[in-house]
Amino acid sequence: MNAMNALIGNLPALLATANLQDRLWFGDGAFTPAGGQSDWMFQFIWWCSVVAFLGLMILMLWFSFRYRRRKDKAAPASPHHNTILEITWTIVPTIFFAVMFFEGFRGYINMSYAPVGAIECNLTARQWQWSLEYPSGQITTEFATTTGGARAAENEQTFSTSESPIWYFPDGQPVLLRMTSVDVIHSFWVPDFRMKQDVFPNRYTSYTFTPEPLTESARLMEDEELGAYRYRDHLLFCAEYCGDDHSEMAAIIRIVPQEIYEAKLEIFGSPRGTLAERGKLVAQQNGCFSCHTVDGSSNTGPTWQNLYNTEHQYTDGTTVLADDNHIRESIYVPGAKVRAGFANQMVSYQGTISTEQLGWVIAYMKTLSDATPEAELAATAVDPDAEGGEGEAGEGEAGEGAGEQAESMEGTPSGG
Ligand code: HEC
Ligand SMILES: [Cu+2]
Repeated sequence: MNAMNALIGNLPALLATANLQDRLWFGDGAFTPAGGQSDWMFQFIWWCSVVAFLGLMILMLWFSFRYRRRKDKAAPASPHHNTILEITWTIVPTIFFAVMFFEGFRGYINMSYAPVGAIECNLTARQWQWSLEYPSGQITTEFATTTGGARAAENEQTFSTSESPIWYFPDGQPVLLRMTSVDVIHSFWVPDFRMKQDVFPNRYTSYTFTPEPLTESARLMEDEELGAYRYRDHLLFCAEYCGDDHSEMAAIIRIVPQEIYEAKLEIFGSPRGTLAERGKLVAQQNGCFSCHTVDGSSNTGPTWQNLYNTEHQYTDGTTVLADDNHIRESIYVPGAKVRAGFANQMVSYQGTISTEQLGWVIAYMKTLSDATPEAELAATAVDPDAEGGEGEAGEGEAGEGAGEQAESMEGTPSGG
């Protein structure tokens, strides 16, 4: 909804600055060769239609004036045939239709088949988040609440979405996404690439794109760890209405130089932070926050605030203590016990969240509950990869780490 409001709010400004071409279609370049082809095709068909329409209408008006009935003149006999005219109006449109067909087919093939050597990723759609897995299994650890696409940035627009993942891809390199859904039908749509593809449960579809190389006009990122680099953002939306938070189902495709892409994969591949921090990350990566809040308010699912180690009522009439076992069951077999007042709307994460990751998620939930015993709470602040092991000093370090990570997440750039 916010994205929509931003768009509508900016419409007058957009119309004022856009040239004629912009007003007829998306405006500037398509950022992929296949998208460029699609734009060309659109313009070709559009202008053919304009010329044909105007030609027909002008002739029609002219004929009805020129050959109108007059009192003093008898209607002349109509000619039956004009061979040259008939051949012309058959062959000329056929040529135009042939161009549309063959160019359209070529574009379709380019959109359907990935070039050799494409980066192959798995993409899972769920209510209401996209999860991307890189070829070696990495998952992004970066999420942003506000951002802009390449076009939005130029127009100083911002789109606000809840916790959108940021995915990095190198410029000029083809990407192939193998897509499936765990629940309902979604649709993968990147307006900057001009292409849209449905994503189904129980079936794979694919999407391929080759981002245009970054130019000097691309935006500059000042990264403390990786130095300064150029990047370009493209927004991904879901284009198939899929429930309550359909409009928030977005992601940011960030095109960066090859070496930055590799560095990011390196970072994504190594888990960092305390157990609780890792648990929060796993929850973000799996879209838990599109249904669960941590502030006490109910969403599609019950809040995680004070969930752990307290008793809750279930639809079968029982009251259950939410201990480790219950939470484990809730995540792997969500239908086993359905919280009173909620629908059995959660999909199982068996096979998606590993046993180790499950432990991290539970640790994170512990930090959100007042009912968590002191000793258990302290254990969630341990960083299993930190040197020096446990103890007072170790915990202190882990605490600082938490602050840094939170900062770096907020530090992701906004569209402004
Ligand atoms: C599509 C929305 C949705 C998503 C996404 C979702 N959940 Fe749920 N969750 C629910 C609903 C609805 C319930 C309540 C019904 C039930 O108990 O199955 C629930 C219940 C739970 C419960 C049990 C709460 C209780 O009091 O018994 C836990 C724990 C939980 N979810 C964890 C998770 C985790 C972890 C994730 C992410 C990996 C997640 N959920 C993703 C909708 C969702
Ligand atoms: Cu969707």
